[in-house]
Amino acid sequence: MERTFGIIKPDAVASGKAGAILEMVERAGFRIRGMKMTRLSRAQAEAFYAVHRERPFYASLVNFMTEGPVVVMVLEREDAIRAWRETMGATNPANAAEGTIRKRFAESIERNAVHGSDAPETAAVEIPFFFSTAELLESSAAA
Ligand code: FUP
Repeated sequence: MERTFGIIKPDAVASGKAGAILEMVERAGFRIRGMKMTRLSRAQAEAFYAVHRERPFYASLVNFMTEGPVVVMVLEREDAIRAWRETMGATNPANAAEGTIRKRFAESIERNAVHGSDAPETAAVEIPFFFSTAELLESSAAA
C-alpha cells in the first residue's frame, strides 16, 4: 500500500465539483486516510510551490491557490502515486485523457482542478505539510 497527497483546488471547490471529484477518487479505488477543507495562506502557497518559484507562472499560481478554499487529502491504494496522477490526467486539460478529472473539470493549465504528488519523495514532504500524524487514519481503518 502506498499513500499520496492530493488537493481539490479552489476552482473546483468554488464551482461545486468537490463531491464529483471525491466520487472519482473512491471509484478509482483509493481509501481516504485524511481529509480537510482549508484555505491556503500566501506563505503556505509560496512554500508549497517553492520548486516553481523561478517560473513565470509562479505569482499567478500562488494567487490562484489562495483565492478560496481547497480540500486537502491523503489517498491510499496500491501504486497510489502513479494511479492518482493517472486519475487526475495531464497538467494541461487540453492534453488530458478522456475520463480524467482534469479533462472533465479543469478550466486551464493553471486552474486545473486537482493536485497530486509526483513521486514518493514529494508525497513524503507534502503529506506532513498539511497533516499531523494524529489527523491520519491507520491503513487498517475500515472506511
Ligand atoms: P502537475 O504535477 O501536473 O500539477 O504539474 P506541475 O508540477 O508541472 O505544475 C504545478 C502547477 O503549476 C500546475 F498544476 C499548474 C501550474 N502551472 C501553470 O500554471 N502553468 C504552467 O505552464 C505549468 C504549470
